[in-house]
Amino acid sequence: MRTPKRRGAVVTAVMGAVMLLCAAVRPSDAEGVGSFTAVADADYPHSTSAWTQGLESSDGILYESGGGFGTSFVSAGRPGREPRTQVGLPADLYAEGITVGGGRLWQLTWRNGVLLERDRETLAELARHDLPGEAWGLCYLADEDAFVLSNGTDALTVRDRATLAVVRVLKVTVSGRPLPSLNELECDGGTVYANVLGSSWIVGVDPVSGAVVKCVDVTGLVARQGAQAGPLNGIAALGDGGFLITGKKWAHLYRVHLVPGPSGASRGAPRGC
Ligand SMILES: [Ca+2]
Repeated sequence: MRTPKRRGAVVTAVMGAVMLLCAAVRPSDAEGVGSFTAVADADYPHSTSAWTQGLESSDGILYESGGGFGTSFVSAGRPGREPRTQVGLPADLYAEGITVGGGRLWQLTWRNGVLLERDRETLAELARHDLPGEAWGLCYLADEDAFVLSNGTDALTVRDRATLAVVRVLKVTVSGRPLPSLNELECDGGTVYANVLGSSWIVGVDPVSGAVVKCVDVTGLVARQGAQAGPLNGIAALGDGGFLITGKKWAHLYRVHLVPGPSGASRGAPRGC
């Protein structure tokens, strides 16, 4: 009687395959989300009065945008040194995200409805462009010659750089769930990185689908900051896989690289990371 034995072997094989499948497919794996930890390589001083809203590195120059009415500014210089150039904004403008694209420096305003175009050397204002609605983070997708903008929700808006026309709106999800509170942005290597306001995490988003593809644990660096330091907010890609990271009133600006896996001290991760 060989049939029962063969049937038993088949059942065992099928059960084994199902168990292997169940073990391999965790929710985050199913969505292709990778976990990383930001590890500091260098620690530079940073102004505790900056109220950082935008951070950008281009050709070795760090650009920073600070917010507030009457305190907003844009600065440029080498990381860790006094800015070589700093320009204040009119008191009625509240500065937000910043990026370099098309040879210019671009600075968002929060609720003023204008995008400021600046000379990237002198930081002088060259033009103001109408941009209705609230604006928080900004980065530049070189492949598309387009901006990506956040506004504190789960939506990222891609706009043509020359016309500012909306190309598409991404609804950002992590493992299928909407992810709101997206703040400062950074475009790097085909991924849009976003600070998640109020958390110690940065996510990497696919700029076409809106799906989160990376969750970056910054818990270790956030935990080093004082009670008055304010939230994590500021990502600038260095073009070599590294980033500069800071917070709104942090005394530190860190150069970091990403290593696979969460820190082990993680807390407050966006659900699905
Ligand atoms: Ca940035």
